[in-house]
Order: sequence, then C-alpha cells, then structure tokens
Amino acid sequence: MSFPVAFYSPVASITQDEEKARKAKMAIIMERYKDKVLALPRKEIDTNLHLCKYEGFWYHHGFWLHSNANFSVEAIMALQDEFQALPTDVFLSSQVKSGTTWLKSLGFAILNRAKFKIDKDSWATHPLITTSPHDCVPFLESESFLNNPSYANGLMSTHIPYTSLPQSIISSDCRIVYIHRNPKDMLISLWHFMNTLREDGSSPTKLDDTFELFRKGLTPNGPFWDHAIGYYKASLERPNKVLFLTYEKLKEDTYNEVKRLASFIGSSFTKEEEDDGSVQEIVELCSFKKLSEAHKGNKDGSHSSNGIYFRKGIVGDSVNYLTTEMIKTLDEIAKEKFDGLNISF
Ligand code: PAP
Repeated sequence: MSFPVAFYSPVASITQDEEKARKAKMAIIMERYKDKVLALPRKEIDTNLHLCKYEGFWYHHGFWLHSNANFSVEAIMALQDEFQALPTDVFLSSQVKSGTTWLKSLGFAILNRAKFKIDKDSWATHPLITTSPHDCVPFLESESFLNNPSYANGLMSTHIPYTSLPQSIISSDCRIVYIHRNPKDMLISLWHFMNTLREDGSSPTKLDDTFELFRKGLTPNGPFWDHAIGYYKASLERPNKVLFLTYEKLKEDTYNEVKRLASFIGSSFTKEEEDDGSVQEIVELCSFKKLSEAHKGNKDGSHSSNGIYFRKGIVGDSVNYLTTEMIKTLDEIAKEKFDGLNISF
C-alpha cells in the first residue's frame, strides 16, 4: 500500500524558473540531512513507502513516489534550522484529512475580506473559487523548498506536530489554529483519499490495511492521537496563541465558530459586518456545498485536482465503514491516550 502524494500550492502555481529553483533547493536539503535521516528508526510499509520516526512522529523519508511531494522529514529539519516566523504570522495546523481545506478557506476568506469581497455577487471571482483553498494558503512544509518565503503572506498551514514546530513560531508568539477531527472519520477520509489518488492502476487499498497502520500510529505525522494532544496541551498553556477547534463543532455551530476564529486571528467582525450578513456569507462561501460544487469533476490527480479534497464533508460517516471491532479498538486507544483531556473521539 502507499500513501497519497499531495500537490499543494504554491508548487502548483509557480513559474518554471521558480520550479527549477525549488528542485535545486530540494537537492541541497536532501543532501544536507542525509546522514541525520539515515540514523532515524524506520519502517518499511511496502516497496513504495518508508516511514521514519523523528521526534516521536512518523514521516516520509525523502519525496515519496513523486518528486512533487513536499511532506518529508527533511522539510521539517530544514524548517527547524532555517524558518523565521514573524509575530504577525498565522498558522493553521492539522492532521491530514481533519478539516485542513475548510480551515484554510475560512482563514483566507476572513483575513482577506477587504481585498477579496465575500458577498455573493463576488464569489465567482474569489480566489477560493477561481483557484483553490490549497492554492490560497500554502503549506509551511512546501515553503521550505522555495526561495521566496514571503509568498505565503503571513497565513500558512502545516501538518507538523506542535512539539516539532520551528522554534521561531513559538518564540515569535505567532497565532496557531489547530483543527481536530474524530479519529474514526479521519481514518475513513484518509482511506478514501488514498484510493482516489492511486495512479498506478493497482487494486484499492483494503480498509483493514489502512486501519492497522492507523492503529499503530503509522500515518504521516502520526500517531494521530499524539498530534492532537500536542496542540491541545499547547492551547491550554498558551490560550491566546493556540486555538483548538474541532471539525464536529465547526459543523454544528459554524456561524459562532467562524466568529471565534476571526477574533482569535485578530480580524474580528464588526457589529456592522454582523448586521450586513458578512459572517454568513463567509460561512456559505467556505461551505462544503459551495466549494465542492466549484471544484467538482476535477479529481484527476494532477496538479489542479482540487476536487479531491471534497468527498462527503459530514460527521460520523465512519460508522458506515468500520466494523464494531474496529470502532471498539479505536475508542479504547483514544480513551487511554486522551485520558484526563477534554478531546473528543
Ligand atoms: P487534506 O489533509 O488532504 O488537506 P482535509 O481538508 O484535512 O484533507 O480533510 C478532508 C475532509 O474534509 C474530507 O472529509 P470526508 O472525506 O469525510 O468527506 C472533505 O470532504 C472535508 N471537507 C473539505 N472541505 C470541507 C468544507 N468546506 N466543509 C466541510 N468539510 C470539508
């Protein structure tokens, strides 16, 4: 089995010269961290997939399957050594398949609402529709391979665990928003995503196999539970700097959660905006319905395959796939891992 390759921006939208520079930087970074990476504990999942353990979490070693994948342990090491955050930066953090696309959409729409209007008449030309949420908010991990870190314009996302974030993000007092999702739904979302991205014509990955890896924590940036715990504890220790959201609560009370998010990232809605429907317009622009329709039919696994980030967008879909035994196992792990913490599972 193998994990998907993500074609995230800004890689998807850079010029040929920038792409050349990125490749050259990749080669330098790979060489620089070669020995350090070789010394890490490693797991061969299959011939295509090697994970290695760094600071307690599992990562891809090198650029798995394609040279376009930016989520490698080398990227994290390079960021830890080089990345300089600004106090005004906002980081949107998550595990894969936990609501990243939604959070990126909301963060971008909120922070850029003066530049990109969010009333219904302007939706057709809004970057979330004309490009994609992943184009609008690049991954910090991708930034490590570009020579122009200002690209992200202060709003970036990351899958890096809290405890492995570049030190400057913590010491610069940046704001970090984490989105957590029920692990069972995340697992089912991941399983579907992996199979959607299969390009080699091989038979789909069995749910049993994905479940086994997930249970053992062997997913990129996993174990899932430890990832959530890191950000959750940080949100308790530094509540003004780290906000812990959940996919489920965001679904249940989108309007108020969006207001909470806006206020946390320093872009509260004014009374006038609340009265003129701006909050609701952002909720609807970033909704699963609107974004999935806008990017429908574009699931070909190529650089512009924005449709792959939208499947069902509901809470509790995992019950339709997991066996009673699987649910019991995952609930037991979560109960033990989240013991004493108010983290939903
Ligand atoms: P990523 O790791 O590839 O970026 P991510 O966006 O974190 O994926 O998660 C994808 C999930 O969020 C999908 O869930 P599902 O498989 O259970 O359906 C996707 O459908 C859902 N999703 C994407 N955009 C939205 C949205 N605007 N509102 C609600 N859910 C969304």
